[in-house]
Amino acid sequence: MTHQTKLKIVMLGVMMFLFLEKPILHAQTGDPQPTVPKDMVRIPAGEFQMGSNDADSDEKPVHTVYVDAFFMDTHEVTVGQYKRFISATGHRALPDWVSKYSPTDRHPVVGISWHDAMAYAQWAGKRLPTEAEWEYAARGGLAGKEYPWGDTLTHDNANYPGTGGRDQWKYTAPVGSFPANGYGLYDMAGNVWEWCLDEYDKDFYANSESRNPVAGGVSISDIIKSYNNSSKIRVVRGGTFTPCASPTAAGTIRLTPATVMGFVAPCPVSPVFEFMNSSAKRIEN
Ligand SMILES: [Ca+2]
Ligand SMILES: [Ca+2]
Repeated sequence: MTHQTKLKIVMLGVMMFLFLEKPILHAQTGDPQPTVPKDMVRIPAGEFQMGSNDADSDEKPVHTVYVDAFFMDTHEVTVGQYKRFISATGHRALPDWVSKYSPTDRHPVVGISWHDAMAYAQWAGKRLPTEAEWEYAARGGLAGKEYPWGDTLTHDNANYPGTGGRDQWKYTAPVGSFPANGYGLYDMAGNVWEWCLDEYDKDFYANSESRNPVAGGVSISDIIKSYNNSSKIRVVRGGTFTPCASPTAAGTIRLTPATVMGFVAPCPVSPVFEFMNSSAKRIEN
């Protein structure tokens, strides 16, 4: 065998090793890396500090929570997406006043109850995020920050009460009008409130499971199975454009699941209060 032939064989071996190495290592991780659905991002599994010690009593103590990887919609469900759901299923129409606050198909849908949000998510082959998943996603990989981008709230970062900078909106802004957070998610702070899957439990933060916690002592599948009959209070996250709505990463309010409009004391000035869902889909391992 000539020196040149030997060299060719060695080079072929090296190339085959490089070709094979990646799939072998990939398989060893046990992570199938499923295809990310359109308009969603993969939120990696991990641990974070949930809650805030400066917040209301039901948002503390700060505690360590681990969540599995999951997919999350990059933006709030739009009026256009929700209208497609209505025409496909015959689900009840949106209230007339929705068009005042969200005038185009690119604006986030508002005026939907938790029951509506659950029905939409099921139709879309998704589900609402748990409160823990929502907060983990909203923090965008940052630790101990007040907002998804850091500690200072400005109108260049989010649509919240008032206008200024990038925020020209008195009501809702078209989705994705502000920079995304570290996970590529838009409007996790402000624009419209977002329903979470689990029940409200005032002692949840003190007694939470450390892995994939779900408030209310029931499983995710049980909540989905019987959601139509549920009248349990639900968690709502992220703040909105109406007064008295600070869009912090840890801030929580609670509402009855049929709510589509309301007031939260001490904010009698809120003319209207809107919600929608951030639909997420857990990766099935
Ligand atoms: Ca605004
Ligand atoms: Ca939002």
